[in-house]
Amino acid sequence: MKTTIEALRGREILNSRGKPTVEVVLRCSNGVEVTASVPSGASTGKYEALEIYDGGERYRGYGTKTAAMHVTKEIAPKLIGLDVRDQRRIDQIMIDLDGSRQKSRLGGNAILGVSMAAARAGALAAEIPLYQYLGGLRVTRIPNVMSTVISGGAFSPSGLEFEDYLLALEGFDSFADQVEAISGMRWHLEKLCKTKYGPVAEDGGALAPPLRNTPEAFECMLEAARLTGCEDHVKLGLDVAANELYRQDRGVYEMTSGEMEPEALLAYYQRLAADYPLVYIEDAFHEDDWESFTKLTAALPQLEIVGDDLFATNVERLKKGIEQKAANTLLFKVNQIGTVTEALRTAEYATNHRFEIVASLRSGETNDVFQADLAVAVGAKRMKLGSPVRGERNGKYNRLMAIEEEIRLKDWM
Ligand code: 2PG
Ligand code: MG
Repeated sequence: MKTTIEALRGREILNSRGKPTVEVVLRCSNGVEVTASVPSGASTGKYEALEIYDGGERYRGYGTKTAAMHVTKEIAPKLIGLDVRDQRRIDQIMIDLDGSRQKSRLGGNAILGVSMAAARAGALAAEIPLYQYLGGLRVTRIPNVMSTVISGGAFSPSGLEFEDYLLALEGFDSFADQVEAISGMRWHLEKLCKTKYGPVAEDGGALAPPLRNTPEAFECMLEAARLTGCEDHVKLGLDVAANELYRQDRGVYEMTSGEMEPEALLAYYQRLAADYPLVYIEDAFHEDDWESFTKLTAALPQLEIVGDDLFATNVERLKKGIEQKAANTLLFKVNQIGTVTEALRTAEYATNHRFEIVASLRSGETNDVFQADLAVAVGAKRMKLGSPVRGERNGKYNRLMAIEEEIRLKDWM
């Protein structure tokens, strides 16, 4: 039986950074109502779908009433009466209605909210879990935990140049065991930092202690792993977020130790990979430096060389990256591209070209756990979840544990 969209509206809510975002409410013809809310990045790349903000006085210009109104006034009239399971058509109608290259007219934040709400309603109409609705019956892989435990870069007072210092968990029997381990490591790390440095700043649950350099951060992280007893199952990752370090006028990266040319930065990554169990480097160079990415991928083929701002979850940019061998892993963020259909297409292209996928939350999150289901749907190898000490992050950890339990119970029955 058809389940159609009967009513659709947007509203302004707050995200985990205390900044407004869009929540969409969708009511189906069978009376079922769903909501979806939109994540938002802070260190965004220039190729992402654009969010619309109101400007003016409210919320320092970051109100989302305009974007919410676009849902209610412009998008809703075009979608009411459509089957909620017609995801591709729903997304295409919004893309056409927007008409811009980067969803700047209606707002990526308006369009994505509707797209997510439609998917959630579609799964309910199909009476299957969201991860299965989006990924099909084959999906069984729960991503490994990848957690930002130390924060550096633009949004942190730590003095570290890179944005995220990540623990990458591997070889555990279950996702639930990984949650236990990461919780222990985060706890030990905080204790270590407080003993060494006194009160420690945080960003979104990641610690921002006054460390001098990346090796010092890695030593602290490995010590926390040893204290938790899981050093054999823990590797290290970096999100360089190199856009933030790049000085275009001089063509150099501004590091705490001084300026570095791309070649010197590459050599620095090689040293770190030789000295530490480093498995993952995200956005090692700025988003237009394809050439340096290609050199790095050739130089460190055993590592996951990951494009975040580089690919912006955009299939065209991913195609270029694959052609140029500019990485081997896609960072996957649904709001970078702005519809579920397009995100799934990019993920499928990655998988078909033997790229691994690392699904990721944004630094501005909501309580919506949609991305956990989506990560399972695309068969992500890892999920970048943030530290497990904040509600908006733990919701996703908890959802992945629930999905794991559900899949295992099905296997058992
Ligand atoms: C990133 C994310 C998380 P933001 O760059 O990968 O660290 O940051 O969501 O602010 O873009
Ligand atoms: Mg990043």
